[in-house]
Amino acid sequence: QECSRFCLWDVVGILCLLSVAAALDFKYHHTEELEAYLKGVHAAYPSLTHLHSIGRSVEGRDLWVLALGRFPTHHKIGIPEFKYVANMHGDETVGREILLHLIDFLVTSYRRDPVITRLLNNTRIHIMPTMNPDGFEATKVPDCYYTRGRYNKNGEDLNRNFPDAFENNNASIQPETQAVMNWIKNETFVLSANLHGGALVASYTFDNVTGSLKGYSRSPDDDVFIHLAKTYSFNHASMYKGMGCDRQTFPEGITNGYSWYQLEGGMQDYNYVWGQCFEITLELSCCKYPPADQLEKFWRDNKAALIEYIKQVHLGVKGQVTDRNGNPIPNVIVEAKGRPHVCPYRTNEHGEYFLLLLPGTYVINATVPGFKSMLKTVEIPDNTGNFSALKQDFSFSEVSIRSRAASCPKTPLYQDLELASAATKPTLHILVLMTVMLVAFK
Ligand SMILES: *[C@@H]1O[C@H](CO)[C@@H](O)[C@H](O)[C@H]1NC(C)=O
Ligand SMILES: *[C@@H]1O[C@H](CO)[C@@H](O)[C@H](O)[C@H]1NC(C)=O
Ligand SMILES: *[C@@H]1O[C@H](CO)[C@@H](O)[C@H](O)[C@H]1NC(C)=O
Ligand SMILES: *[C@@H]1O[C@H](CO)[C@@H](O)[C@H](O)[C@H]1NC(C)=O
Ligand SMILES: *[C@@H]1O[C@H](CO)[C@@H](O)[C@H](O)[C@H]1NC(C)=O
Ligand SMILES: CC(=O)N[C@H]1CO[C@H](CO)[C@@H](O)[C@@H]1O
Ligand SMILES: [Zn+2]
Repeated sequence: QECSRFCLWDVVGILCLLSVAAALDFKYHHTEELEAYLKGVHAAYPSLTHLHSIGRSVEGRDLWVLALGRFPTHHKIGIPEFKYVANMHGDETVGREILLHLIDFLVTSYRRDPVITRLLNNTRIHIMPTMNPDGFEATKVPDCYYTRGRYNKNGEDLNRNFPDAFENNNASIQPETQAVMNWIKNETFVLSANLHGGALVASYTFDNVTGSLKGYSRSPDDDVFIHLAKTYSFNHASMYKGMGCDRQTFPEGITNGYSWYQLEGGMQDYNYVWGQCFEITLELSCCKYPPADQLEKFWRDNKAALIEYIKQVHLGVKGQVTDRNGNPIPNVIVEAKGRPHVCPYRTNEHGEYFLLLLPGTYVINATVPGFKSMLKTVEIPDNTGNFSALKQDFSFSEVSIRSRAASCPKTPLYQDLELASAATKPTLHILVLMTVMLVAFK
């Protein structure tokens, strides 16, 4: 039995190598085809890709991630980690397929297209075509509207299943969610997007608020998030026009998540609060599961936006914090002045930090809690086209400094946000209406 399975995979692998060479079809790839495609890509580009499963769905399907880059198997100091996750709602399928085409485009452009070559040499790109394979398989045929396939096998909405920054989220954490949480903990992700369907808009954190704040839930990095969302919408064929779907309109094709409708336990807030990773939510199609003959157009409409968005991982400033002997210091809090995070952003095991910031002058504060702070003023240029953030290292003049992990509340409350943000439209009444109408999208 083992042998017949092994032989089968051998044959599948060979067929796949052929089909990779013959370009990827515009059709829906079900579980076996998706796995065969990813394995085929890895077999054809073994030094540029790393294929691994970060866990399993409720029904036991692997949660595949393909990492791409010059050093695909592991993190390299100075190279930022980027990710795309799609099909978290199993019935929202466009992202799942266009990420396969993105993979195809990246591997076939390496060493041919100078921009893609530099991008892959200087970035590690993680692509997860489906976070909810069970939901996808449960959605039998294309359907523009909400179906049960949105949920995982246990009937849970995975985009309501993460710990929440504002509320106790009592939903029991699902295997798919736990796998992504472990993955986020394991890698120093800097930038990310979560691909959905059912609307046409780039939505950014926060999705929920504290207390009486109404209308807009502003994070300390709101300017960066607006830039990120616009990078996508303006490089997309039509998202920037803001026409949305039906009667919905979104000026410039972007929206604050909470302004659209509030939700609890979403993945983008989780990434930003606990993952030190800026994530936005991309709604890519009015029809959630469109007919396969529209996939080629979806790929063309999104291709430039997908690439330009990845480049933004090189915004801002990055560097390493070391002691006098040059040994890296983990768990040092490094943040830009005026932009505190509830769960402070800390250096990783290599003493590295990455801060996404728009061009301008900032004071960067590197603090070993309870010991001392170092402040440096930096002038951040507009250098995403350079495939490297500004580099600014910090060296403490002592040796063997230990920094304990900063306290990071399990249920953080962004209380200060209320004071910092102006209460604006829409009214609660409209919000309630919108919540009722739109609750099945992001
Ligand atoms: C990318 O990396 C490869 C492998 O190290 C190297 O040969 C190539 O010159 C690099 N290309 C660019 C444009 O950086
Ligand atoms: C969630 O659980 C907390 C305690 O863990 C409780 O205080 C809260 O009322 C619960 N919320 C809901 C909506 O059930
Ligand atoms: C965590 O990282 C290690 C080292 O890079 C890797 O071997 C492992 O597969 C990763 N696990 C997950 C779940 O990403
Ligand atoms: C630097 O950051 C630390 C930790 O967040 C904070 O306690 C300290 O007040 C900051 N220093 C300045 C000058 O902002
Ligand atoms: C671009 O990168 C090069 C080499 O990494 C560096 O010397 C140069 O200053 C950078 N330019 C900008 C505008 O950041
Ligand atoms: C304070 C607040 O508005 N919290 C909201 C977070 O989201 C959940 C789900 O929509 C709401 O029930 C909470 O009221
Ligand atoms: Zn969705």
